[in-house]
Formats: sequence, C-alpha cells, structure tokens
Amino acid sequence: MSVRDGPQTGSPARSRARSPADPRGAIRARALQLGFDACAFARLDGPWPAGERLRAFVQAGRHGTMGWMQTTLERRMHPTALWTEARSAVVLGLNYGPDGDPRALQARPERAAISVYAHGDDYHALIKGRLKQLGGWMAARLGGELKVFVDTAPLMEKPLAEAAGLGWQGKHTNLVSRAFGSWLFLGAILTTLELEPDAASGGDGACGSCRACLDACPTDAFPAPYQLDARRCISYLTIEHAGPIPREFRRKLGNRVYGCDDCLAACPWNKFASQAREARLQAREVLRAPALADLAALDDAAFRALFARSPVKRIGRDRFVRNVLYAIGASGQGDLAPAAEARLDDASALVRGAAAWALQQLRPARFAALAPARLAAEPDPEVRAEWAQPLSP
Ligand code: B12
Ligand code: SF4
Ligand code: SF4
Repeated sequence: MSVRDGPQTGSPARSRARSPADPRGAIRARALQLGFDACAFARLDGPWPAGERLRAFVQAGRHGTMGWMQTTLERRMHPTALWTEARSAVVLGLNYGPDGDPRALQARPERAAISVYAHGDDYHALIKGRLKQLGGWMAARLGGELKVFVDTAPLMEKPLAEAAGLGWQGKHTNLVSRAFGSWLFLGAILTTLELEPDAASGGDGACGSCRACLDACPTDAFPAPYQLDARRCISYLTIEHAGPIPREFRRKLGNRVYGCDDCLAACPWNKFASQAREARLQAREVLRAPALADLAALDDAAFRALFARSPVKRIGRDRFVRNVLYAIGASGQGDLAPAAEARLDDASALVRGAAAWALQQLRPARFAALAPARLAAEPDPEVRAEWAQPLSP
C-alpha cells in the first residue's frame, strides 16, 4: 500500500513568514508531539551500498513470489531513483515493544501465536495518518515538496533509517535501535528541502560477535549474517506465500499462524526496549493467545469481524485458516484432530489440503482410512497430492 499522496507543496510566502529558526528541531518536536517515538534526518547523496545488495537479493530469487520487488527494482534501489528531486529524508520510528517475550506462547501448542506487530491496529494506517499530518505541517511551515512513505512503496526504509542514525541493520536484517531494540516500525518523508543530516549509525559494530538472532531462526532463513532468504522465513511463508506451504517447513512453523518474532525477540538490545505507548498498538486480549480450534472454525464473516482494523485481515480467511491448520498439525495435540477433520470439506482447496495434512500428522490411521475415498472424490490436484502423500516428518 503506497501512502504517496504527494507531492504536497508548501507556499513559499507563507513558509518564509513562519519558517522556524531550527527546522530540524521543530520537525522533531512536531513528530514526537504527533506520537512518533524517534525522528532523524538523512541526506540522499551519501554512500548507499543497499541498492546493489537489493539487486543481489532479487537476482538470487530470495524474494520468492514477491514479484513486486523485481518489477520495482530499479526505482527501489535508491530513494532518488524513486523521486529524482528528493534531497533529504525525515525518518520516523514508532515503538511497538511488547509487554513480554512473545516466544513464551510457543510452550502452549494448542494456542496460536500471532506476531507482535499484528496484536493491535494496522500500523500502516496509523503511521500513514501521522506522516500526512507531519508532512502537511512541514509543507506549511518550511515549504518544499514532499512525499510520505510507509512500508509498501518502493523505498528501502531500513538502510534509510540507518543512514539517519536511528539504529543499524542487525544480522537479522532489521533495524536495531539502542533505545527501542528490534521493536520499531519505520516510516519516511522524502523532501526537496536540504536538511542537515544526523550522523549515520554505520556498519555492523553494535552486533559484534553476537549471533543470537541467527541461531534462533526455526527455519534457517539466514544464509549468512545480514542476509535473509525470504523464501524460508515464516513471516513470508505465513503472510506473503499464497499456495500450500512446502512440507519441509510445516512442522517448523509451530504455532506461528501470522508472522514470526523469534529473531527479533532474541536480540540482546531489547533489554533497552520499552512497551509501546501507542494505545492503538496495544495487544487486543482476544489476539494474545487465541485457541487454534476456534480459529480453524472461522468463516469469512467471523474472520473479518475478529480482524477488523488488524493487519491480519489483509491475508484473507483462507490463507489464515491454512496457517491455523498447519499449526494444529504441528501441535502434537490429538484432541485437535476433530478441528482439522471439520475442514476437510471446506470450499477452499487451500484449506482442505492443509486440513488433510493436519489430520495425517495427528491421526495417521484415520487419515489412511479416509484417503482412498477422498482421493476418488477430490477435484483439486493439490489437495489430491496431500491425500496421496506418505506420512513424512
Ligand atoms: C519485503 C519485506 C519483508 C520480507 C523480506 C524481509 C527482508 N529482510 O528483506 C518479509 C515478508 C520476509 C518480511 C518480514 C518481516 N518484516 Co518486513 N518488510 C519488507 C519491506 C517491504 C522491504 C524490505 C526490503 O527491501 N528487503 C530486501 C532486502 C534485500 O533488503 P534488506 O533487508 O534491507 O537487506 C539488507 C541486508 O541484507 C544488508 N546486507 C546484505 N549483505 C550484507 C553484508 C553486510 C556485511 C552488511 C553489513 C549488510 C548486508 O543490505 C541489504 C540492503 O540494506 C520493508 C518495508 C520497506 N519498504 O522497506 C518491510 C520491513 C523491513 N518489515 C518490517 C517488519 C517489522 C517485518 C517482520 C518483523 C514482521 C514479522 N514479525 O513477521 C519480519 C522480519 C523478518 C526478518 N528477519 O527480516 C519492518 C522492519 C522494521 C525494522 N525495525 O527494521 C519494515 C521496515 C516495515 C516498516 N515500515 O516498519 N518483510
Ligand atoms: S522472522 Fe522468524 S523465520 Fe523469519 S528470519 Fe526471523 S526467526 Fe527466521
Ligand atoms: S541478536 Fe545479536 S546479531 Fe542479531 S541483531 Fe541483535 S545484536 Fe545483532
């Protein structure tokens, strides 16, 4: 989702009349007032190794089915390739620190783990609204043209945040902040104004010899420190990947039904983190540890109601219930088998296939007894393939 509504243009006459003596200080103060937790500045003419690294990532196919990374590659490689007139970036951070260690839920396999970032309202809408407010204020006070971005535009936000000194890209590839650990959403405003930059954080110094995030990854998604193969990442598999998830990953998903926090949560810099102050990002009680059996029974209307204003809504009921059924299959909880069996005749082939796999994991004898009739009646080739599979680890 692009939030470019711009360019928003300020009136030079008005802006001269009101222009503050310290524009950076004024922008920062306004950003904090609007509820952002961090604000820093970068020039766009500095060193930028990120572009070539992105090209290598795409050339190696590590973006998987996120074809938009390839189609927007040239614009995505540098902020000025996206917008030639841009001179400076205002980079904003919003703390979404949890109130505990999200990995604790892994000890309760009958419950679903939804990634921390999706426990409250959708951050895109929240940040977009605030960026627009800040942008409108900047345009009126300082003039220039600007565009606002959060997440879905072809702008590399993490290297930009590192260039602005908000933190550094850690070995898990996310931005780590000395003040907020790994729990910081990013947004940015590109502007034609020449704003004084902050000092860049620079390099990998603050990770040192630590490799806690690399060792924490359940699916070995890091081919090397600072590099992610998205095709192996649970966040990609559960959110972005459309079809059946490859069998090699299904048990490793555990009870993670939407995104993953393991590498973020493992980072020792989180000891400086604090709980999110933004009310709309606080965890909704109902999403903290929902029962897998309840989630597997969601129809489209119930799914939409449960995930109203939540980022989870974006993936739709079928993909979500697919994830829930994999979690049921990986749970080792035989009493969840009826919840899987109840989905064998689902209208969605994606759901039927995941239900068959879950039943096979929990009740192999029951699965074997049903398989011949199911194979004969099932029209979808991918679901038939599930019924034809021998039990595998
Ligand atoms: C595509 C994408 C994904 C993909 C790919 C993730 C990835 N690491 O690339 C998937 C779906 C897997 C994903 C997952 C998540 N995402 Co995401 N995602 C994005 C998106 C849209 C683009 C990122 C991108 O350009 N990736 C391409 C790769 C090549 O870029 P890169 O990670 O910066 O790669 C750098 C390193 O590899 C490094 N590098 C490579 N080699 C070397 C060698 C050395 C020596 C060094 C020092 C560095 C280095 O250089 C590269 C360029 O800077 C951004 C939003 C945006 N517009 O930027 C959000 C974003 C990165 N995601 C975000 C979040 C929160 C997540 C999740 C935590 C969500 C969750 N809980 O499930 C996970 C984290 C998984 C992980 N470990 O990265 C936040 C991160 C905030 C932060 N503090 O960093 C962002 C910025 C969204 C936002 N606006 O807040 N995401
Ligand atoms: S989000 Fe999870 S699966 Fe993805 S890299 Fe981090 S630990 Fe691995
Ligand atoms: S866990 Fe260690 S290696 Fe990973 S980002 Fe944090 S400090 Fe760096």
